[in-house]
Amino acid sequence: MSYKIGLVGKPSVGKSSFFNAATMNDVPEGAYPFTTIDPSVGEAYVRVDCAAPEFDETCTPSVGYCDDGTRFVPAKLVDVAGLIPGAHEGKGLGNQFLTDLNEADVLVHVVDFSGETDIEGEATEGHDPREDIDFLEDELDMWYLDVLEKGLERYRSGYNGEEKHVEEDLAEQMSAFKTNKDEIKQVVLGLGLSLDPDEWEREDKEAIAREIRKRTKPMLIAANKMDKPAAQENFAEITADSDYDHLTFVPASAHAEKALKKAAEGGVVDYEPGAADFDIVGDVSNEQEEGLEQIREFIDAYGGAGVQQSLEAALFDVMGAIAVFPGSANGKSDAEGVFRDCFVLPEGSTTEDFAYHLHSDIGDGLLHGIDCRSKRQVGSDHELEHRDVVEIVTTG
Ligand SMILES: Nc1nc2c(ncn2[C@@H]2O[C@H](COP(=O)(O)OP(=O)(O)OP(=O)(O)O)[C@@H](O)[C@H]2O)c(=O)[nH]1
Ligand SMILES: [Mg+2]
Repeated sequence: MSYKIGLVGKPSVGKSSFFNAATMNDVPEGAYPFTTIDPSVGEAYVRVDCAAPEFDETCTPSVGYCDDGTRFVPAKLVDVAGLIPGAHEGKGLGNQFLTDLNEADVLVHVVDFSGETDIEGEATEGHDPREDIDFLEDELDMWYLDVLEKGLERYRSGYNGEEKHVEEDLAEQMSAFKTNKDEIKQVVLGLGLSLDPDEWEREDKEAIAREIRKRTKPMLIAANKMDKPAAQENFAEITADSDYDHLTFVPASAHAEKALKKAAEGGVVDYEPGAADFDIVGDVSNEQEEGLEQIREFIDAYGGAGVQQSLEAALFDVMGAIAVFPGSANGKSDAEGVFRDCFVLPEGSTTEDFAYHLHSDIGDGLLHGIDCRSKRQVGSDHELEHRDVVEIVTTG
């Protein structure tokens, strides 16, 4: 199982360009709204510092790859159509297509920071990206509200007489969002509401939808098109605006990332995805060199092209996920290789969660874990940390 990251945003912000840069796919990109209609799913990677060098080992990854001590762990990326204000009333392509994001664990909201596209994705000048940030959450909430309303219909259509629990019907209807009846009950009670939906006003339902959306779709903002000066100005202004302090922004240029990866494929540069620098190793024309030097200046100033950084911040910062390596405390490698796996687990995962992630039999037979760095025993309820290397000891 790998994590799923969804790309959202109004049309023409560069979702598909970001998707192509991250996954090296070739889905259509265009400077007009609704270039994308059907969704695409591709394989992207998140970087994790490999633990193998600390143990004087060379890893042999079973999935993804390792480049000079940097592990590239697969994560699924989903590109969908653009969303515009009023989508829940059918504007643009509506919001039905968002069901393609049902199973996304986290969203990256791609925003055109250059201000050169209006709220519907048409070319303009001087548009304030703050408007885009504000409307998108509302549209996502309306999508959740639609599904919540269907859950209420389900609740009301049940037979009379039978004891009904609204959280069960809502959980059933919203199960694709990876929520459950306990969480829904917690949300409803947490808002000071009763579990009788006949007492809910429209704004109560909206509040419930918003809270479930926030919990099940944490979100990060990728400030795209940062290769343009106007975007850099907006970025400085908006990241200094205290109204937006609660959000995580990552400056990005899908164009820069794609150009560098293409140049690397063509043997022109030596570039590791996400790095803040590269070397020119092939023959380049003056024009090409000039373009590359501009990109160099940009990634040097912002610490990278931002595509990798967005995906990693979404998983590891916004969601709080951790990467864990199965290891061997006495340094023995198994026949198939060493440091083959690096698993991404939810925030707060324990030794026991890790054991069950490996296999249900391993979870059932768990005695304890061993932290391979300190060689200390760790209990089954011990909370693991990012980049821990753990051996699981079982009865088997
Ligand atoms: N300067 C610059 N332009 C970009 C960047 N990323 C995308 N663009 C341009 O923005 C336009 C829209 O790009 P798309 O990737 O098609 O945008 P989208 O969000 O997928 O659009 P829809 O599919 O219509 O929702 C294209 O002309 C891209 O070349 C970037 O990082 N920098
Ligand atoms: Mg697109």
